[in-house]
Amino acid sequence: MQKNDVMPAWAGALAGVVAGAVALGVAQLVAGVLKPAAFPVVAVGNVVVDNTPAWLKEFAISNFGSNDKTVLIAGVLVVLAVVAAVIGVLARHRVAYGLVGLGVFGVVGIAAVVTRPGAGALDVVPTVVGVGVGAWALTWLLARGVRESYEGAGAAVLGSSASGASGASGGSGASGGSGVRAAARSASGATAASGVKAPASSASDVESGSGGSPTDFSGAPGDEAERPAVMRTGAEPYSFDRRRLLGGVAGGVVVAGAATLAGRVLGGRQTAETARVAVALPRPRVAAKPLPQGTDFGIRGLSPFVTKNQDFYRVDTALIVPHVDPRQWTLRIHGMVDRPVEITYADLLKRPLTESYVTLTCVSNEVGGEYIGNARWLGARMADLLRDAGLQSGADMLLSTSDDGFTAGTPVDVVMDGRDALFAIAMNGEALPVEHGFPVRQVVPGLYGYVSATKWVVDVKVTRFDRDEAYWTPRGWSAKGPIKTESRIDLPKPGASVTAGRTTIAGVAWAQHTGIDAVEVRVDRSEWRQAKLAQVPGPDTWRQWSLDWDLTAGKHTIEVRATDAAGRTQTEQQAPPAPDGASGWHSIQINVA
Ligand SMILES: Nc1nc2c(c(=O)[nH]1)N[C@H]1C(S)=C(S)[C@@H](COP(=O)(O)O)O[C@H]1N2
Ligand SMILES: [Mo]
Repeated sequence: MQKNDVMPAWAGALAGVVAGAVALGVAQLVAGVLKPAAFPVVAVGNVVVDNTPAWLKEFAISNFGSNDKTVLIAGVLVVLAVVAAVIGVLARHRVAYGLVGLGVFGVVGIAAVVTRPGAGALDVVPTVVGVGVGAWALTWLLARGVRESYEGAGAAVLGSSASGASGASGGSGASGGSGVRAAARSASGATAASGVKAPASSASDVESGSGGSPTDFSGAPGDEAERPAVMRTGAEPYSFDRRRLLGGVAGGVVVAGAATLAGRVLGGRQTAETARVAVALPRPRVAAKPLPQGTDFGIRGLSPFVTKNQDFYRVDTALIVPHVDPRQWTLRIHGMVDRPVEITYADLLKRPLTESYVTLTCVSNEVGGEYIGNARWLGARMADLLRDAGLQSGADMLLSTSDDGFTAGTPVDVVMDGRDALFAIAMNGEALPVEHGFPVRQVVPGLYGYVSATKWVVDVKVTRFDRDEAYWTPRGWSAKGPIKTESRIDLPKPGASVTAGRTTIAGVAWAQHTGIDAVEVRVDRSEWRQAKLAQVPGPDTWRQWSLDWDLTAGKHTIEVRATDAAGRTQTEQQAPPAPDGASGWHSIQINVA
């Protein structure tokens, strides 16, 4: 018996579309909660992008411009809506058809999600949960769309048969009075009317028990009125309940909308990720000079001169990485300036941009530690924007604030002295990775990150160190944080077992914005020997060094020390990272056999 056959096709289509919307809303919500998990619609969109022939891509870009991604996502949603409608229409005949249809939906979504680069198991969860809840919603809506007519009769009895229509309103837990519903139905006529024609004024909203097909309710109202109210004969008691279905549809729409919104707010991620991929990086006004020959020795195990984005260390206070929509992003520069400004992302990209290699270092980096990386950054010079805003005299601090409330205090004179201090938008040729500050972060050569490298930066207040304090200062870290000259041994690894003979000792040394002039190595406190230095594009990056040493069998200690271009040789004095950066010589022990 296919009781849903009493539903008109439009009702099935509506149920299907709403169930689909609930599925997507829930998927969005789950994706928003499980930050790194993928939203299937975007994954499908990405698959489409990756497989679009070049001619179609060009057509899309020339016709839709920077909106091509939006058009694509809208297209995916339209196709989904049509498929969902068909699923709903079919599900009227057999709910299983609908469930299978949704299952196919899910499989396509999962296939898209798991084939994305960098996909993980977690990425499947939003689609699976969404399809599951969508299947439940479809079943629920279909059930609501059909009522068993005898329920109305029961209600009438329970409510008191004597009171007629008003008595019917107590019925079967439904909030709307069944008598009222019956009246609405008979008023609207159509399919449903044939089965429930009885006037609301009598308790005759009753299963006729007269048999017949679901679409052919032939019982005469007059007959029904005489029957015992709670009689059920097991025949075809179903009728389409438009009002209840539309109530359910409204509920589904609210759930889908709320879940989508909540998912967006929680994640913000899709918008940020989608927008990030769509960013077309402008050509720099001042491009980084091509790297000189020999910046990278190419030695295995030695840190490459340029750190890949995915290998770049990450340090921040964000439990949940901020996902900032660049269309919403602005940077406000205010405080001790003559003309406070608020600049949009689009405007920032239109400014003359500078490209520069800069090595970032964290103040928490222990001697020999990993919290350091070198990248090619692209951005607007902070000094240009500050000059436009009209820096007032007496200001000595730039208090930058991130979207998530982190603050850094950067000395004004450092930013204004001509170095490549940037509001950076790109890292190694791509828009900033979200975890490295998309859409905009600061990069200031020569200063530890905690006083300079604000990611997701949205606000710069020009102020004074004696008036304002940045995030880490009251937590025991120095208000100012120039990077200390340091060096690190990458090769051999600490504790490594090495074969006796000629061994390459190699590493990196840094003294950002000063430059490295010399690196010396010694083994077991012997005489220092000069290491060979790699080329560098300027003073703002680390510098590779290497030295071959004949090692005899036994345990050995290797030490390194650097001298910067200002003539300062690293102090042997060990200092912990707090309050203003670690110092001392990096020293490792190895076994030679
Ligand atoms: N918004 C924000 N920006 C931040 C931080 C932070 O906690 N929040 N940490 C800073 C610190 S301590 C460092 S060392 C650098 C690290 O940048 P990275 O994660 O891109 O390597 O970011 C800086 N910018
Ligand atoms: Mo840091």
